[in-house]
Amino acid sequence: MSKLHLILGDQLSTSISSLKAFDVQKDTILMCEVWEEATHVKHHKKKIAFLFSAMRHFSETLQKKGYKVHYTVFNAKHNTGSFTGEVARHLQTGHYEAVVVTEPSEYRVLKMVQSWQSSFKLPVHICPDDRFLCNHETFAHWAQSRKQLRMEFFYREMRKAYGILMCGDQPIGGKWNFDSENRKPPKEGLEVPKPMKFKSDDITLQVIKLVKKEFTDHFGQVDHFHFAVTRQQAVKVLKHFITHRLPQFGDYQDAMVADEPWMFHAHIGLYLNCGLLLPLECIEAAVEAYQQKLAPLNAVEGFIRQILGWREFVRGLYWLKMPQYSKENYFEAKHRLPALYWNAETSMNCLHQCVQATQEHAYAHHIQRLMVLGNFALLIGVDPKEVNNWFWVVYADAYEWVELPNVTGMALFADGGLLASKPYASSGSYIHKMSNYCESCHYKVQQKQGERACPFNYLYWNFLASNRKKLKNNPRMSMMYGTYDRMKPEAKKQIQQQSEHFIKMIHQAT
Ligand code: DLZ
Ligand code: SF4
Repeated sequence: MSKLHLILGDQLSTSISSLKAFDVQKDTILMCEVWEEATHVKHHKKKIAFLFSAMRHFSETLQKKGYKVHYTVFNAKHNTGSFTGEVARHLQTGHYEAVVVTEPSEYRVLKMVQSWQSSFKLPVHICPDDRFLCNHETFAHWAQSRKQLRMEFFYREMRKAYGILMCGDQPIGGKWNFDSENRKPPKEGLEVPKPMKFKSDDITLQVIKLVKKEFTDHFGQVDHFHFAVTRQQAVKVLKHFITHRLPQFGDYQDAMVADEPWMFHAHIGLYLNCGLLLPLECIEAAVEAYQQKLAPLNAVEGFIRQILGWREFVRGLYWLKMPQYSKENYFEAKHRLPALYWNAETSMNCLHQCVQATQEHAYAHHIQRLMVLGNFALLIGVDPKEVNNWFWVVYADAYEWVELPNVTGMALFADGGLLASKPYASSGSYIHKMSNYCESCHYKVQQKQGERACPFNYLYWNFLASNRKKLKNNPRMSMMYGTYDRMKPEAKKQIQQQSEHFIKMIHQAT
């Protein structure tokens, strides 16, 4: 009797836990491209091409190791279109004693897998996903008895537990966090290294053709595909980042430059989240660069915090709070997502730039996502479900476990402050300080009111005024409410009227 080992699209690691007890003589691996996963949310074309190509290459890697792999391509004649259907179909083709799978990263899929034991009438072994550095029990134990969950404190525990950037029990450099050094605006003539690009091989070309044919109504462009699709290529991207970008990553972490989507960021989220790279190897590569004096501490610590701190923290929070977390809507926001998020058609240059980069690359960096795209959706009161759906669809690195806490908790404050200590709402001045977007915008960032005033300016105050009941007791908001209260009644009225008019117009265009 043999076992059927199912490997999902974000489990492309040869060290995956479901393969630990794999018997090369008897067992079979199943991988499948299925309609249900590609359309549960209608993923970006480039994301589907990336994942299908990475899956096909991973299947080749396993076969080269001598493993028996059943791989269902998307347009195979008998493809049933779902994980459940494909497992059922393959169980009929052999004498299997059990199904083995590493715990799916998404709540919906975990529930699906958990139902198989009774529907297929055979044992289904769900192995913990030990690629993550904090398991569910450890996170739940840490979170227990805390009213608010703050990444910073969790991160310190993780630094200690893994001995990363530590000197005894103290952080190297005397501080846990060097973010105050990581807020440089882009300077004139800043030279950004070119990203690593890979030529598409036959597998990728075939997949691109498939995506163009089958997913015509999905968002984004698949042309100019250059992502890594194998582990070897992903490792090259990591090394390229460590050598060429990490030294300035910290300084310009929050900076945004028109027509420069990549900046000094790593662009490894998509590889980490599908398993081509592992978190600890990325952390260790950065530590080594610090030890070799190739990158400064502010950059190395900032990068490591994203992986050892933030990534593990949002994953822990997701599993702690699902399924309720997907329903959170603290501000009772009800609006639809404006069409500009899909077509980039807007005179607001910051939004135009960020959506356009997203269409083209299935990528935008953290500050573009948070302080432009998320901030705007927060200020105009878009329903968190719509915003979550968009972020999940459009980014190649997005899976629900990572997208939902980042959007609901961080960008929209829709969990009422479980994850963030205050809403990341801001006027145009932040975007102006950290980018060059405003220079070529139709709107005037210095103008507070009037036809050409930057919409972020009045929408910000309007957001504070409309949500006063829910925010007034937040100590981190009191200074802003103090400023608002000192405004003249006519100014307040104008803010309200112009905001209501703007919100009405933008939703009419949807
Ligand atoms: C995101 C995605 C897409 C677009 N397509 C597939 C697929 O065809 N087959 C597959 O195994 N995985 C795919 N994925 C990733 C899955 O949605 C992801 O592995 C699960 O949601 C994890 O629970
Ligand atoms: Fe964005 Fe306002 Fe600047 Fe225009 S002026 S780019 S809308 S922040």
